[in-house]
Amino acid sequence: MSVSHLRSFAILASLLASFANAKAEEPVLNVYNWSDYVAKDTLERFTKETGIKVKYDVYDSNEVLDTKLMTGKSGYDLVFPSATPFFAQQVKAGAYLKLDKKKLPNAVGLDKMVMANLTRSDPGNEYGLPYMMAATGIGYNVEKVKSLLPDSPIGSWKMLFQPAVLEKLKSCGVSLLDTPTEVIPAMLAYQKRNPVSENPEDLDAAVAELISLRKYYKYIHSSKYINDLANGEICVALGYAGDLVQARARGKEGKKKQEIAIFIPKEGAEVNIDVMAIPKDAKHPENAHRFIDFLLRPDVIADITNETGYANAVLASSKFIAPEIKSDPVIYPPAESQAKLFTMPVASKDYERSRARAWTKFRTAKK
Ligand code: SPD
Repeated sequence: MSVSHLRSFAILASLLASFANAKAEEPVLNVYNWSDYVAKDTLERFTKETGIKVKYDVYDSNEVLDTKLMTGKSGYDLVFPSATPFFAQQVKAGAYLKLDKKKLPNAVGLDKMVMANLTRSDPGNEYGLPYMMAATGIGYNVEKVKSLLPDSPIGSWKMLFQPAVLEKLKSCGVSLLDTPTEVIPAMLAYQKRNPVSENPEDLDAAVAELISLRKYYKYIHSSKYINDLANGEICVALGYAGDLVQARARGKEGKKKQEIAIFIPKEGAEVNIDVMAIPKDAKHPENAHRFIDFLLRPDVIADITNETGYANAVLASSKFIAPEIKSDPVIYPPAESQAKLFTMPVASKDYERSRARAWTKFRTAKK
């Protein structure tokens, strides 16, 4: 074979290889995200721009996502775990593919402080980029609470945990999130203990008090409260700030017109960053990179913030965010409330096991 033949052969081989690569990924993307976490037209816009069809499933708890990921065969190309403790543990367990930053040009616009914060879960920011951020707070029905308990302790965890308050509000419905990583720290903050304590005594005290209050909670669920608050089915809920903002908006728009107010408890509350990450077994990592980069576009992410009530970390999105969203202290807490927010550290395996057992005891306690 002559040199020129060899050269043509090499060119043909490389053309075929790149064609095979381009063909390797079918135009499909399997996304697993929290419910109520994109704007109405986000997926449609992406498909229109790229031709990639999005199969979109939702969950409402980190625990559910974690169980799927840990089987090693989630079937998803992109997921949105919370930075701590879940994403941090999953990174350690090798659950994700390294991101290819060359394919993510919009990542340069991310807030450096948020990126620095994420290095606690993902040293070097190799496996995940920030999607949305929020504190955990309390939403309540202004009229119903006022009529049952005019001097209710608005602004405090007492609204959810003080027996005298619950005694009054039980009849209009009180709900909790279905996760120990939110409820136990909230109870510890109410008890004036360290909310991120790993001390078994603190855990016992928190769970004993929760069990004694079990009869007051209408249900424990992590997404049902949005519509139920909006419809007047419940009157107080522990929820993620953005979800509570959505409940407030739906309450205004709904036929029954419920006025919902929200606060982040003054004793301190949990805050978290949800992250975009590609599971190791993803079949469409190229498409996942394209979707992440699309979500990091200032106009795209601003629409999501405007519709969902969650803050994002793309600095240039600010000019597209509605003024009433930007100035909402529940979505963008002012410095003095920010100082009281805390994030959950990665706990020891022993503590996690005890917390999981304690949670089951509470969930199944007699009402
Ligand atoms: N509907 C979107 C819910 C997002 C919840 N993020 C979880 C934060 C955990 N602290």
